[in-house]
Amino acid sequence: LQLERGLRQALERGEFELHFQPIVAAATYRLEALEVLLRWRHPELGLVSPVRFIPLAEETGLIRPIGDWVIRQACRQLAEWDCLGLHVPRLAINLSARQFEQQGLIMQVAGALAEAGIAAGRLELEMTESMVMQNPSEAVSLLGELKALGVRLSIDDFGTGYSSLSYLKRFPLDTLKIDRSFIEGLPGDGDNAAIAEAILAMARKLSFSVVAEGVETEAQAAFLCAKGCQLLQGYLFSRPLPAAELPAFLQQRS
Ligand code: G
Ligand code: G
Ligand code: MN
Ligand code: NA
Repeated sequence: LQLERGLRQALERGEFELHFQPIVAAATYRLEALEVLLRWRHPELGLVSPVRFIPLAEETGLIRPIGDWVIRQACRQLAEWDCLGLHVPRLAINLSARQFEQQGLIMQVAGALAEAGIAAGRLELEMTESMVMQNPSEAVSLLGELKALGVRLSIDDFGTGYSSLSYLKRFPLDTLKIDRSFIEGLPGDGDNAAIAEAILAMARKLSFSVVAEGVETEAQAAFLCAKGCQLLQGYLFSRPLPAAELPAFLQQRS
């Protein structure tokens, strides 16, 4: 209850901040995108994980204004980096189930892009399998509208939900993000190696691009690259960074 009261006031008190985790090209380690990760700096509790407050925000409906803030703030941040001459190709934003169902998501995204003067193709929206599989026929039309705006669409935590690649192909998706539970222990873990290879082989046939999540070692990165995974994300490259640390990250890699 204390958390809920705090969450109601967090927006107006400016307690939210965005962190950004690099997604890099497997072949060159060059920056391809940043995943936007919301953080709540609670005055007494310190940094509260989204794992704790996103479900609460969904239950209370607060996810709508919070999600709106995330999308707007992310677009503003990207415009600011553009002004500073920092090269950030794309941002990937997580959507929650409630946001996905809500009326007006299209207008929200379009408004944030227009306000910041950001091209739609520089925004990617991440959703989970369960979000699109809940009501596939509605999802097809909503995703179609988002796609018509020009944003990119990806499936997060891929492999943990229930959906087949052939079914997903009916949705206008660009990217699959292989859940980090399947990246763990690569290349030694035979089961995970088989799963990762199978996802990569099918994704290639169906023309999805693939991001491997939770890459922590060079051995994992080398294996994934050899198997045709184009994009990698994980602590090997960087943990999620506050905006102020991005210039140093970019400098150190150019
Ligand atoms: O880095 P991390 O501990 O923040 O992420 C934990 C979980 O919270 C992840 O599943 C991530 O997708 C989710 N998450 C992080 N930021 C956001 C956000 O802005 N919106 C939503 N809906 N989920 C987020
Ligand atoms: O569900 P989603 O993929 O959006 O969640 C991203 C979460 O994964 C965040 O909590 C982020 O901090 C975490 N994360 C990112 N890279 C790594 C990694 O290499 N290892 C581990 N264990 N967690 C990671
Ligand atoms: Mn994600
Ligand atoms: Na994920």
